Amino acid sequence: MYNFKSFTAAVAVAAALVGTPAFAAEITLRSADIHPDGYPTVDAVKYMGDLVKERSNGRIEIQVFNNRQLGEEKDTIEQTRFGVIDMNRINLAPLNNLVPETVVPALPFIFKSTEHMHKVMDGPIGEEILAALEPNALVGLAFYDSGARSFYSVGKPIKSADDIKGMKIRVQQSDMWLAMMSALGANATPMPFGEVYSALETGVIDGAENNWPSLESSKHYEVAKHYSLTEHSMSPEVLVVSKVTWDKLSPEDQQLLKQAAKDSVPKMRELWNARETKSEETVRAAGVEVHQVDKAPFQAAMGPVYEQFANTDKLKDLVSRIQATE
Ligand code: BDP
Repeated sequence: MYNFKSFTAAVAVAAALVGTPAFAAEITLRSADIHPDGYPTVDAVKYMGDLVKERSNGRIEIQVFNNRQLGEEKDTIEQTRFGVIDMNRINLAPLNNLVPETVVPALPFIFKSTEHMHKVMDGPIGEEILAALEPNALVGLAFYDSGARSFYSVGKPIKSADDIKGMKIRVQQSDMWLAMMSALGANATPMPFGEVYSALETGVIDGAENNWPSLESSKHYEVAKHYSLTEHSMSPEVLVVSKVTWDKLSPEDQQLLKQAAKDSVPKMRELWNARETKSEETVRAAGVEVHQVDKAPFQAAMGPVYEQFANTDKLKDLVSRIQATE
């Protein structure tokens, strides 16, 4: 016979015998991401999960469903708003049509540098943009880095603003992104990230645009052999919780999640920097030609995009406060 010293030990052994964890979490939050394991966004949410588990003594757990397991971003955003998915890490672009404030940090050339972007998104402007999500059934927890996005193409390299005219370029599903391509004279083709590889391969599109880590992890560089450093947008990633899920949590647990998300940001930035360097090496080693381009004509073409999308006092104010941030 067993001689249990404590009830806890008894429970642990009983659980081991039936093959379930001794102390299953009371609250399990399912979090979506389109990226594969090892991508900085995925690992950052996992890190946040470790913090949450530790700080709640195992009561709250986050399960990350990576690699598009729960669907493409547009679909998972809807499911998150309805509470089918609890958490989601997405880019701001697929939120643009739903929440106009999210357009602002995605605007072309709005940030002067990564430091500028951090300063803005870590401060009151970032908080205001997170707060704008809530009436749309999403609670914004934190912004994550996404580097700078540049164009890549299959046949013809983009070496100047003239080269992109008439090219079919995939964009994220956002009207602002469509307008950005029109302003450059390109033909925008919105589609989910998961369809881009074959669209490049079959000639449905001539090119797309993204940061080094996404160009690398998606393997788009196997098909697109030219990468042109326009660095036209630093559209950040955002981590959100479904408002349906949020409202079921106690104020203490809400606070715990908020804090853990904030605490995962420095970790994410560390992971991002390392991955960016590694991805650039991989892409260059695979023979992709990297072109330095004059950004000025790209930037000069963006006036109409700002006019069309920074079209209310509130949005104009956000833009000018970002531009005035040192
Ligand atoms: C990546 C973002 C991801 C987007 C993707 C895209 O991390 O959230 O879905 O770009 O272009 O950089 O669709």
